[in-house]
Order: sequence, then structure tokens, then C-alpha cells
Amino acid sequence: MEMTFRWYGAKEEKITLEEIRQIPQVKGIVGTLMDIPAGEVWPKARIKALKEEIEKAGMTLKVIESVNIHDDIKIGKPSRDKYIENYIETIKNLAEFGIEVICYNFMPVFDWVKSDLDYHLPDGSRTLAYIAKDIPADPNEIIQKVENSSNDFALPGWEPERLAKVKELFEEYKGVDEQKLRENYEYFLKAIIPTCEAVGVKMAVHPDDPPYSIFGLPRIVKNRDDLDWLCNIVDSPYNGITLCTGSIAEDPANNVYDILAEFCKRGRIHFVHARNIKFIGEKDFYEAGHESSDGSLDMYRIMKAMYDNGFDGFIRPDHGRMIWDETGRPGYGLYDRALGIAYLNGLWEAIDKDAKTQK
Ligand SMILES: [Mn+2]
Repeated sequence: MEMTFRWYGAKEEKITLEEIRQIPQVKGIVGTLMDIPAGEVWPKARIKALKEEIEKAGMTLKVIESVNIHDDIKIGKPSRDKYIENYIETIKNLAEFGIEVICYNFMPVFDWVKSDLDYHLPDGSRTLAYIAKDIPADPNEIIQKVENSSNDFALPGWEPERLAKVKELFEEYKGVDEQKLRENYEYFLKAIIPTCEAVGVKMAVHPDDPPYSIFGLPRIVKNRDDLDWLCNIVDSPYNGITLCTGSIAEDPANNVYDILAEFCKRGRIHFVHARNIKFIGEKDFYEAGHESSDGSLDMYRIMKAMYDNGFDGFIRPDHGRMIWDETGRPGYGLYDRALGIAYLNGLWEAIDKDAKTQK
């Protein structure tokens, strides 16, 4: 297991690499080039500069999150071939600079949806929440809501240039049901995985968040059977998964522990987002602190499912609460994610020592 931390870049956030370097056991940055629109090739010079900046701070860059997929690929428009060519170029460019894993998702229009980016908890901390009754029927309302609460930073997956076209996008997705989206996903994977195998970059899809349909849009990476489907469609370890414990568990029908165990055993989980959520209704939840006692997930069982099934990929804390008066991009503060790391490292050490004593 290699502990990492997501960082958006010096121009995008105030958390510094020097601060991240001081979190115990964090050796790797999960990096991105946020300003490059989906569909464009990531230039080598930019990747090189990012890698050098991170290495200068004493850490490594082996994981990228995310290289976003152009909607034309998901919709299956004729222009998709050009965008797939560009995606393949980006994979090759990232490989040249030692990138091992690319996290991405295959969600139409929105990368993720929450009803509240500033949900107040009784202890004074603030977090993200999903309360079904607060999700407006009109997706434009939620865009407005997100824009109002994030004046000075872009949220990943909610880039303004995409959102400007949201009405158009909804029109274009009208003919795309789950079956069509699956066909388009298969087309994409079959086109890119041979390159991934050749250059040694593992693709790792992030599950849909939430893992069920909203706004009438199709969702196809939402449960055990979907993950099984995608692993079989191109049966290669380079076609893998980012297992986000929070996203998968947002559907109470999903057994996150069994899913982790199965796909770790099958060698398909290359990256884990460790996050706890607290259910406050049937499917309503807020993102809790990482500790088991704070949320509805048993984080010990999560780490043990990974350990017992040979997980040797990358992990990062997912979202954290805003604590100690910190401000910034919702879910991506320094303090609570650092606390999460210390806790996850502690669980891992205990599980590891226990296993070795028993031998
Ligand atoms: Mn996640």
C-alpha cells in the first residue's frame, strides 16, 4: 500500500507540497492538470514540470486524477475517434514521465453530485452531504448552487466550460440509455487498453457518485456486477478500478467489503479512495470523518479486506471535513484528510502486525 494525497497544483489551491510532505507516510502526490479541457492532449512539457515540482518537494508523481473523458466519447458521436486518439496520446505522454495509474470516470455530464457542500455537523465541522429531497429536479439549479458556494475555485468535474454547455449536453444524452453507454464504454476501452499495456499505465475507473441514476442520466459503474462487466469486457489488469469506498457504499445495497475483497483478489483495484459516510436517511448521507465510529462504514473491515486480499496499489483519503476554521475547496482541506491518513496508517499497521504475529 502506498499512501498518497490529492493535490490540484500551486495555482489552484493554497495547500503547499511542503505541508503535504509533513503528513506521516505520504510519499506520493495524486496530481492533475486541471486547466486542460477534456479531449485535449496533455503536453509533455506540462507533465514534466509538474513531476519536477513534486519531486523537488521530496515526493513522487505516479498517479493522475483525473484525465477526463470527452462527452462525445460517452455519447458515441463520430468525433469520438479524434478524442480517443488524443486520450491515447495523453496516456503515452504520462507513461513517459513514470505515471503508473490514471483515475477516470465514465459518468455522463456530472462527475459527482451532492446537495450540500457546506453541511454543518454538531461539532462545528463542515462537510459535503447528499440529501435526496434537496436535489432539484432541474440540473441547472444544482449548477447554480455549486457555483454560488465555490466562488474562488473550480471544483473537479464541474469545470465552467463544461457546465456552460449543460443544456446542450442533456439534449445529446437523450438517445443514450445504459445499453448505449455500455457500448460506448466498451468501444473506448478496446481502443485504449492495448496502448496502456504497451506503455505500462493502468486505467482505474472511479465508480459513479452517487451509484444510481439521477436527472434521468444513465449510470453504468455502480455496483459489483457493473465492475465485473467492465473487468470482463477487456480482461487485462490494465483495465482496472479506483475503488472509492464512499461512492460504492452510497447505495446501501452494495457490500463495499465484499466488493473490495473480490476485486483486490482479482488484481483489478489499483487505487483506493478511503472515505467514510454517515447515513441519515435511506440513501441520504453526509461525509463523515474517517473513523469507523464517526460514520456508517467499518473502516477496519475496509482496510482488512484490502490487506487480506493482497492490495498493493495506491490509496488516498478521499474527502475530509473542514475543521479548525479551514477554508478552501469543499472536501479537500488539509487537516481532516491528514487526520484520516494517520488513522488509516494506524489501522494498516495494526492489521499488518497482527497478521505477522499470528504466523
Ligand atoms: Mn472518490
